[in-house]
Amino acid sequence: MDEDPNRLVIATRNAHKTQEIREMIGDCFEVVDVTAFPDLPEVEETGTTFLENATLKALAISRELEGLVLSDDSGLEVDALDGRPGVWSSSFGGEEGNHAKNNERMMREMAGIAERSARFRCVMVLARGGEVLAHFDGSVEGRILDEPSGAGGFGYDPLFAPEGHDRSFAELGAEVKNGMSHRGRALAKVVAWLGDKG
Ligand code: ITT
Repeated sequence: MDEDPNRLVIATRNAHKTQEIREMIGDCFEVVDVTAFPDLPEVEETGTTFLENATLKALAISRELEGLVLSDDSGLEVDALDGRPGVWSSSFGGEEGNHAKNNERMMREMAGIAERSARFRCVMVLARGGEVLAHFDGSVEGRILDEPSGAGGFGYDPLFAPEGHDRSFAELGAEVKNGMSHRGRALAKVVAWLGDKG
């Protein structure tokens, strides 16, 4: 496949991540994700840190496809749960990618706990041709709400109120979320790095 300099492949099967990244930088790049390439292998996330897993995803996909590949490994760290679920955020409720079950478990574990501070973290790895070019991170502090509210976003968004707000990311909407989220902050660093490289 010929390299398209305007194409950025996101090494994810999570359509919500792709959509947020597209909303944030879709005017600079044609943003596609791995679901556009059905023959690509599944990447096993065997790492124990966001950086390890983001690196695994970026390298595996950039070995298979021409051009720039960007991965995103992210999750929610809750202080009262000693940083869990962290890198295991997507399977916290027992079933990979089941956001309803993840939120149910979060509410169960946090029931009656007064200390509700938490943060979303995101690590992005940019790779090309099986080599890491650079990595970037972003985080946003906030707290876990008692009850989920709002219909926007994905994952734990209905249970997470970012600092400075009483409402959840799911209620605040895409523009507010993207402007302050872990993913938005990591992606701003990616864009600055790419800008520096011309
Ligand atoms: P890929 O590995 O294919 O990218 P994934 O969803 O499995 O997709 P991760 O392993 O990075 O990705 O897990 C991320 C999980 O962290 C995600 O499924 C949510 O549970 C949570 N999460 C990450 N960013 C989030 C956000 O912006 N809002 C809500 N939850 C988020």
